[in-house]
Amino acid sequence: MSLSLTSTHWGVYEPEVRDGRLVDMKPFRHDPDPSPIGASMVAATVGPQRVMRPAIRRSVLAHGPGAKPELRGAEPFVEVSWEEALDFVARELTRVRTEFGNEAIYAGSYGWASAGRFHHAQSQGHRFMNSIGGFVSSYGSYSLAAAYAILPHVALPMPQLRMAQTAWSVMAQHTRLFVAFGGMPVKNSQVNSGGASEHELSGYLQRMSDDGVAFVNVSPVASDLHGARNAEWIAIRPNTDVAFMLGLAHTLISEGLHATEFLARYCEGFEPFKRYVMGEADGIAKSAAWAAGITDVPAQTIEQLARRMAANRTMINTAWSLQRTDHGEQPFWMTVALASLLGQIGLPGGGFGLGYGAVNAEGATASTFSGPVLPQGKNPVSQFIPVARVSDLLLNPGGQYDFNGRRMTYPDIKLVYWFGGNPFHHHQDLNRLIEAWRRPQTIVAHEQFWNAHAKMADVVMPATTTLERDDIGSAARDRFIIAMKRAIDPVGEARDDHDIFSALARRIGKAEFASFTEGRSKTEWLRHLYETARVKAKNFDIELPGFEAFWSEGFVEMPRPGKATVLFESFRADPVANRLPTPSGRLELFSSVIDSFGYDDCPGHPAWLEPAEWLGAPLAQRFPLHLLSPQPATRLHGQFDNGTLSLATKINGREPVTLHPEAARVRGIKAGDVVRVFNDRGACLAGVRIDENQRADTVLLATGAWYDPLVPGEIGTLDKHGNPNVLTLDKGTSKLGQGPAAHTALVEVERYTGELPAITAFELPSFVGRQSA
Ligand SMILES: Nc1nc2c(c(=O)[nH]1)N[C@H]1C(S)=C(S)[C@@H](COP(=O)(O)OP(=O)(O)OC[C@H]3O[C@@H](n4cnc5c(=O)[nH]c(N)nc54)[C@H](O)[C@@H]3O)O[C@H]1N2
Ligand SMILES: Nc1nc2c(c(=O)[nH]1)N[C@H]1C(S)=C(S)[C@@H](COP(=O)(O)OP(=O)(O)OC[C@H]3O[C@@H](n4cnc5c(=O)[nH]c(N)nc54)[C@H](O)[C@@H]3O)O[C@H]1N2
Ligand SMILES: [Mo]
Repeated sequence: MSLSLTSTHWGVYEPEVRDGRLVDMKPFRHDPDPSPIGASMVAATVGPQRVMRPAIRRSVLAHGPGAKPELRGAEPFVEVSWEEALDFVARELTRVRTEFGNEAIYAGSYGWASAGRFHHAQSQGHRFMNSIGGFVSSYGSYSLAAAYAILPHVALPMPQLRMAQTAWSVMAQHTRLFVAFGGMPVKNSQVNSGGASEHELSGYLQRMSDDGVAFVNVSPVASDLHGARNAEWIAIRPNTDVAFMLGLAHTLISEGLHATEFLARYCEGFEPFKRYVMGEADGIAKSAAWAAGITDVPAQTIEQLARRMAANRTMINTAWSLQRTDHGEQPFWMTVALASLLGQIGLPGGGFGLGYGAVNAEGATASTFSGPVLPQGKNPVSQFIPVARVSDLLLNPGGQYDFNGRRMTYPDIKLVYWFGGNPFHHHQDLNRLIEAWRRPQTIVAHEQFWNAHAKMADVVMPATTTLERDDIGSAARDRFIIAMKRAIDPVGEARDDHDIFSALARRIGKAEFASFTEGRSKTEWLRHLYETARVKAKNFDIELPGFEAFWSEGFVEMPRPGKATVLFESFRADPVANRLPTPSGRLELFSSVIDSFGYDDCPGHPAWLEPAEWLGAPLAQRFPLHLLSPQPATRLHGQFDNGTLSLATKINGREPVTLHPEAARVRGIKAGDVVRVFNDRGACLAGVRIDENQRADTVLLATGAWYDPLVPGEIGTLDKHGNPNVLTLDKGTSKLGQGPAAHTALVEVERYTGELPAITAFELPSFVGRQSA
């Protein structure tokens, strides 16, 4: 029977449409554990926050590009016709390219966009930019920037490692002890970039709990591992995991429990690393007692855990969140070192994983075949920034900085073009970002909703959602390729990003248009991408039906690979024939390459380095609570914060902030109160939840509440709604990775006694007619 499906980053659904109206999103019948975020899309997709027509900021329309940039976010918009908006943007792109060159355009445009592979906004936008001479791009991701930098030096590049992580089916059979730093929140595995058609994590955690596998959650938050039954909780002080792991390492080495043969055969640099651990280098033994002082975990607990890890088939998992902290390279490198000491790398169910639970794909049993992808062409501009250095880029044109052994210079950006991402969701220290946002002459946004990203732009182009277009859904380590069928008509005057870029390319020139479209219609593109993927599939032993059959069937189920993956299995079998792509071909516990960079914030071996902010620092006297801003259970980042599921959790209209009962009591705060969360960088309001499942010196404020400034466009104004990024620190993880350090921030909380300002995050910006522009 033919199905009309759609695919999202949180799962596959069958949209139910009556009289042209979307009424429900029914979960895909092959998904054992579907996400409720699907149903949350129904009202919001056609809701009042949609961008209905193109719009241009008032001063820009009146006085031209670059007018009053300090009024971004503050001024009304004027709605204009598509013709006028497209003419404006095409002219502006041509002007900036002619006057300053394509190096003056920043279009890294980081963000998750939507799941369909043809209408993937970044792929479309980058392809367009490449066909008009290129753009300054971004490297890495907010998810894994520090990992991208460290892992090629010491183990395996992160994208390859992700595809090679030991499968859950293997761990279910072999693992006896599972030690998870930062837990494995099932809420996060709802999601997977490109699609999550078969949600597996809950099922495996339950099954393994039933089978008596011991789970240990080393995290400031107990609920990070509530998916496993009776998980033991070690309530570590945030950002101190490396010290904890060093304490484990010290115990293993001093008790002779380390795997000397494994270290000799498979690892480079054990000796210098050992000298550091044992204190021979700096006079400080990194013993469990030493670690206890930093981590606030008793030395005995650390020592006992080390012995258990050596005595059992042990899997160590380190959450991606740990590398989204200051010096975030260290926890991942230290994980490699710790697992090397245990010597179980390459054995089924032993060794380490990075980010089980972060997204559905990690450890999934499906094939690594990724399905169709839109080719982006080649970028003639070579300049790029590490993705999270965007405020630095705009604030310091010509400024120099270090990145992974290179000395880099920030280009001078005149035009920022963003599609499929929301910097006012994802970037740290939003007040600093607002300042940075005043620098470029022009800011263009493609958006579906009037969120802060749209409100802060000069020109807003309304984009369709997944439900308004035909597409193909697929992702590596996902089980189904989905024929995504258009379910409803475009809302308002929204257009597909592809159509917007085509129209711009046509205005810019014949060659540009030809290069962007290759003469194909959208339908022809879908067929072309699918047929190209079909050829590639053969390399993965996957036989795909022809496009017609696929489209009329509605999906293709892909076979599971014959053999489930064990990370580094072949390396273990023969480390010479299957050498790793590191300089030594082995796992590096000491890296002479990194050492040669001479970075004070990333030495030649994994090390405990004090984060810029943490509870052990003097700053904790003024700001005694560590802010954790995890991923939200009820939405994807800022996407569908206006959905029913997310809205239902708000307290007094604000994003819930979770406090420990003790932290609440000493501050005279109770559940349901509105509090002000603040530090020297900013402040926001949030609604209080009380939960004893976290350390008393932490607060949890999930990401994704739409930024809602009391005085729009003003630097330092109160956020009325609870976006943690007004509080977070905008600092690179280190000179090596320059990743975001979102989980490194101290705050204080107080009961808010003033009159509650109304939430305006979900209201439209103000519009004026052309006359008043
Ligand atoms: N404090 C803190 N901040 C964080 C993190 C954290 O842990 N703590 N985590 C970070 C991480 S890991 C990530 S990945 C980032 C995520 O940051 P983003 O990926 O930027 O967040 P999203 O809200 O998913 O933004 C996607 C935007 O694209 C729009 N969009 C969706 N589909 C389309 C489309 O087809 N066309 C167009 N034109 N637009 C579309 C949506 O409306 C939405 O505004 O956040 C980071 N920020
Ligand atoms: N529902 C939903 N799922 C998502 C997303 C979403 O927006 N919504 N976003 C997706 C994306 S883009 C990504 S990158 C992944 C991210 O996946 P993760 O990086 O794993 O996610 P986080 O929620 O940031 O962090 C997980 C937990 O780590 C703990 N933690 C934070 N700092 C520390 C620390 O210093 N030490 C220890 N031991 N623990 C710490 C926190 O308690 C937090 O709950 O999630 C993905 N999954
Ligand atoms: Mo992410």
